[in-house]
Amino acid sequence: MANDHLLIRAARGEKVERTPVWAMRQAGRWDPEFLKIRAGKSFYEFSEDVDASARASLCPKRFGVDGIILFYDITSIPVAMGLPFDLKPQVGPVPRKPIRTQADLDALESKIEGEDFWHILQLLKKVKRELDGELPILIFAGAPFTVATYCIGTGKNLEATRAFASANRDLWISLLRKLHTATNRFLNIMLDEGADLYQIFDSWAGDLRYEEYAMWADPFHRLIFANVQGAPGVLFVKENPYLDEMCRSGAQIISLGKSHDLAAAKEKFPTLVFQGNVDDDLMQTGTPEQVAEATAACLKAGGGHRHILNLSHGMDKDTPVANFEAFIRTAKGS
Ligand code: 1CP
Repeated sequence: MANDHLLIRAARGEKVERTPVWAMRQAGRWDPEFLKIRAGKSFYEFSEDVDASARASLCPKRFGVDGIILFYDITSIPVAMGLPFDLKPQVGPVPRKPIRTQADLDALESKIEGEDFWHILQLLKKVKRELDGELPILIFAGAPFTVATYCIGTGKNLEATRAFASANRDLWISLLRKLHTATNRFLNIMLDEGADLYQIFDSWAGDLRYEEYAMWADPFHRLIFANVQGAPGVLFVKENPYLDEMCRSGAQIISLGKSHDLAAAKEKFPTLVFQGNVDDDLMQTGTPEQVAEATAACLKAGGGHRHILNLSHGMDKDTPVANFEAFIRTAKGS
């Protein structure tokens, strides 16, 4: 049973024999095996090819990770709602027709069903069949704020997002609400189909001012963690200065950045589980010895309990395979 797996027991805060490990963006461009599978198709075509995306999801298994994150994208939800995207090299996902007006927003369907993201449901079923209980399956969604930045075409450009939000106040809030409805449905359907753990990525919300975070990010985190039931949930916000808000969002697991102190967070919030927080820049530019040392220090700070080992953000495209191997080897004490 995947529910009895190490990662899930640790996610529930139980005492475990070893700290479990996985890495955000573990299925990605740093891995030569992934690049072989990924070659030749556009990103969204690739995502809809269930066999190929199942192989991509399973790529990190050979390194000994304790969980498999399914290969799709945070923009897969707006795609399911009726907003197509293209992945532009060096830029990221770009909407074919960015949301600009109420009519654009009205054209999006918030009451999505499994058939609207059939390929992700099929992917879950296929990966589950192939794993046969050996490892748990992680699913994810972007939080409404981060996904909305892609829907309006601003992405990481916070000034452009702010300008849009202040020029289109009602439309911006309606977009966040609509994305929230669809996200809830997506996660609940996927958990009903047997996913074991879910993570919310609000990647760009850590750069918001407090008042913005309190309007655009935090209320939606609370709603998601209150309404999505059936598996433990992780909240990730890249290098978030608002750690107290995260810890009060209702998420059972909080993903920490490199600016956070893991041992101090564990002490301050004794009922929560923490994920992280090995420096991903070191992962990219350090030696395997340095990665092993940083990983050992992180395991020590985590104390072997209420801790899931991960990075501060994610695996990046030029990360050496030997560094990932050193990370996993140290985690497993081998
Ligand atoms: O051609 C490619 O393969 C492009 C790279 C890529 C990958 C590997 C994209 C486009 N999406 C994905 C899959 C993906 N995206 C996963 C599953 C794989 C895994 O984690 O192992 C996940 C969890 C995501 C989540 C995602 N997409 C986030 C949140 C996590 C984070 O990195 O902060 C965000 C912000 C995106 C948007 C996105 N999609 C793709 C790219 C290149 C980007 C980032 C663009 C940018 O930096 O502005």
